[in-house]
Amino acid sequence: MGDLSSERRLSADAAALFPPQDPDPAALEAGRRLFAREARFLAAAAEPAAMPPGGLPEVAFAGRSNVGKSSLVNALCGRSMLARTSKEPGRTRTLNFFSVGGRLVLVDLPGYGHAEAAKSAAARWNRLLRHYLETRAVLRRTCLLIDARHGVKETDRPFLRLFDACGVSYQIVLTKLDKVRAPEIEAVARQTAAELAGHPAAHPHIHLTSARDGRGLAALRAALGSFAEASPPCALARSALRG
Ligand SMILES: Nc1nc2c(ncn2[C@@H]2O[C@H](COP(=O)(O)OP(=O)(O)OP(=O)(O)O)[C@@H](O)[C@H]2O)c(=O)[nH]1
Ligand SMILES: [Mg+2]
Repeated sequence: MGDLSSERRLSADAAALFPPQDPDPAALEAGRRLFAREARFLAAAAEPAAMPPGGLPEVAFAGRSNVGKSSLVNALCGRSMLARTSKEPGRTRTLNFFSVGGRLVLVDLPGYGHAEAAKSAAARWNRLLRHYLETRAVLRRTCLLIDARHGVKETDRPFLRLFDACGVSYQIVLTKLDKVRAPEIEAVARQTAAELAGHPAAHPHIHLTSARDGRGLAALRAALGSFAEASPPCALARSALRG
């Protein structure tokens, strides 16, 4: 889809906010190949004891309810129904683990800031989320999703602070770009970049995405692909190594 060319349509000002614009072609190709592999559901955990043992490197998707976490997991993997999505906030109630080609695990997290959720349920999800973020040794990067229409909200700030406190390496991914005009994207990207200035664990590059029209997905696949377990040597290379 439009992907990188759409990102180029942003003005020069916006481009200055998001260096580097074009990921290395080799990284793009590696990301494409990784996410072309089979993605499959591994486990759903409603409590810490139910989390699968950490093996492969993990990338988690966090953010407010309804921001598009499950949709982004699906779009990255080129599948529409891998993770369950909904118009109603509060769809994802467990930590959902997905394997991408046996090289990388994506973790779709329950959303926070869901106004209608019962207080007890919201508190339980928050505890689970915190436990995961604070203890998961294989967690390599957390994508913190922010709706491009709204920018960083008060409910996001405790999580920004939590990521810093736990030393969780995280990166902002703006979602639903298809719903926002370019000047508004610039404004929200500026506000987000300013917000990150005081957060040492935040990666400075902000990803701009749309699960609907595919914008930014190739670049995100390339970035996340760098965390995947290296491919095992193929049979040919193995026999060459043996001489
Ligand atoms: N236009 C547009 N809509 C999107 C996009 N991504 C997600 N949505 C819609 O936003 C709604 C919420 O998407 P989900 O992926 O379920 O959101 P979530 O963050 O997983 O929500 P919770 O599981 O409740 O925390 C659904 O109606 C999606 O179709 C996008 O890129 N563009
Ligand atoms: Mg969800």
